[in-house]
Amino acid sequence: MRKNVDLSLYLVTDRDLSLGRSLEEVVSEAVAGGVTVVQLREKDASTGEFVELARRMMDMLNPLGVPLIINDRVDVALAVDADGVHIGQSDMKYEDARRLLGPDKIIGLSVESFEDIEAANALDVDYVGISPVYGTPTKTDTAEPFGLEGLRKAVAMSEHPTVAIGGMNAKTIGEVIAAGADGVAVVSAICSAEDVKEATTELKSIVDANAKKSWSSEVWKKSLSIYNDILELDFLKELADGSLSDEAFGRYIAQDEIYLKNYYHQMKMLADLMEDEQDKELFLAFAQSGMEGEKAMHDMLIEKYGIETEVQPSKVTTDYNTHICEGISTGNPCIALAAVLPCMWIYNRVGLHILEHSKLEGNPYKEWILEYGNEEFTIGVNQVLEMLDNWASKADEQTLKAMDYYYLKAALYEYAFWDYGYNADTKSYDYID
Ligand code: TZP
Ligand code: MG
Repeated sequence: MRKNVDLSLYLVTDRDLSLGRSLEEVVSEAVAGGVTVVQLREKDASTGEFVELARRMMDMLNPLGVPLIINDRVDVALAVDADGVHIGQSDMKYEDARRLLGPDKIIGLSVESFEDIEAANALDVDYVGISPVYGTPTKTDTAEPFGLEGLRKAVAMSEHPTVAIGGMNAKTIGEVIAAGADGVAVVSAICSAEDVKEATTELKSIVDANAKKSWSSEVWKKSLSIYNDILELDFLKELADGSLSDEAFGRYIAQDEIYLKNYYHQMKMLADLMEDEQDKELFLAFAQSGMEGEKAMHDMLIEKYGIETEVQPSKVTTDYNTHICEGISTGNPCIALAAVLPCMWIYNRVGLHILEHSKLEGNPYKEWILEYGNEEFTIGVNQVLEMLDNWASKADEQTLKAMDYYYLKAALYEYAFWDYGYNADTKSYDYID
């Protein structure tokens, strides 16, 4: 799984523009300067040369954790097990590339118009390249440049992460990132720099300085390894392919029933901490519709599987509940919401992940997946995130630290909660402490 890729400073190689230096030299200096992704773009190499070069790049980049994307050539990417491909509007169709590469590889697509962006929204591409933002001598056969205003609109329209390409250099990238692009793709400003490492370091510092840092995007990065471990849990893998046993599912639902009984009460206590009436209303409406949806889904599945719900709370359930209550009893709405956030946010992202990667047809747990991966729930979770980011932007250091603590610990409880469904009391869950 290599999906949560940092697109912020994306190098696209060009041997002709590399001032006679080897590609290895340019790429290794660029990575030392802070490039986060490398795309190998070879327009004139033979297939044999391309594969050899790609293999050498993989040998260099893979140990450094920097993804290698191959321009155009799915066959070359497959031959060297690269991290992904980047395709343009007239290259192989996205669906064919995805079928050949499988669900876990990164696929980026160039979009050259607003129509292209709309069409890309219907595909599960991993990012789109907004091409070109400015005219550039590096590639002259491009579509009409988007310009900064066009980029702003493109970013707002796109449901996928966006990378701006064309004329990206130390003068332009600050406002491009500030306009909302997730990253900039650079050719000449890196490949043709006298000192590649120094030029890259400068670009990276401009990107970082202009990136909007929200509390949620930062904490998500901090919890990424927990999230990735959650996706690897047997419980969720088997739920996604429908092979999970009734017994494990029933055990999980019975505990979730206990959790849910406390949930709405806790949401109301949390809402009482909110000062702004509009925030309070939005949150209560979201909590209520979430709870009703979950309750209906639970009732239906409890009946369908004859699940026994008169059970004792597990230690994980009790401790998780205590953790949330502690967060609420700080009296600080930022901290309280950070503690309950994983049970919405992680559920939603897990639901979306399963929806994207698995077939629902014939899956006995379809209702569960649809409950958390549906659009209404996604919009609600995003509104809550926006609200919390807004509060967090005014919070003091101590509060921010506590928010991280309560969020990350609750994220671990989410892991343990599913783990318990699968393994019950055969395991120890003290990895949380
Ligand atoms: N696709 C659209 S513009 C471009 C590509 C490959 C070249 C960008 O080069 P530079 O030198 O970063 O402007
Ligand atoms: Mg192409």
